[in-house]
Amino acid sequence: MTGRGESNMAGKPKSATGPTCAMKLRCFYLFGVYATLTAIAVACAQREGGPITVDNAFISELPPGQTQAAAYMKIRNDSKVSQPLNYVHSPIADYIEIHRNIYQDGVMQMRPVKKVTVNPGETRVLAPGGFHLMLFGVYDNLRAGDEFELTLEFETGVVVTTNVAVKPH
Ligand SMILES: [Cu+2]
Repeated sequence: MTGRGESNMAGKPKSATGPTCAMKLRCFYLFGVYATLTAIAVACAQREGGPITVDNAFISELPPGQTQAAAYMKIRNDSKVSQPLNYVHSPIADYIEIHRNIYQDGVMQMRPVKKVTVNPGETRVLAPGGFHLMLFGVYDNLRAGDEFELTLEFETGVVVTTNVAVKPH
């Protein structure tokens, strides 16, 4: 019954392969920790001096009872790759969509889009009449002079958190 196992052990001692396997696993594990820490460091570094810079983010003060707001800003891409923005969130809103204004049949309409891409070296301006971020279910009646945080997540894994100013209507 145990004859086969015993002969294997006798043929190749466990100690010859054991430590090598263990070290490989350890390296793999350490690499995982390193990669995670690097990712956290990159995410933290995004506030300033990262591949993407967000400037002049603002919304207009909401009239009483209104819970939707359009956010505008400038997004500069200093990296060497295209940066598609496809997920935006903020603690002050239920959810946020990327919108584009389209002039159709004599009427300005806004449509949700899946993403807005910022090309290498480009500054993409989100402004009235074009692309904007649409905040739904805005929690509080924000007043002019207030600020809140908004986080932009790009397909490349770059994450940028910016302050958004509330301007007078
Ligand atoms: Cu909109």
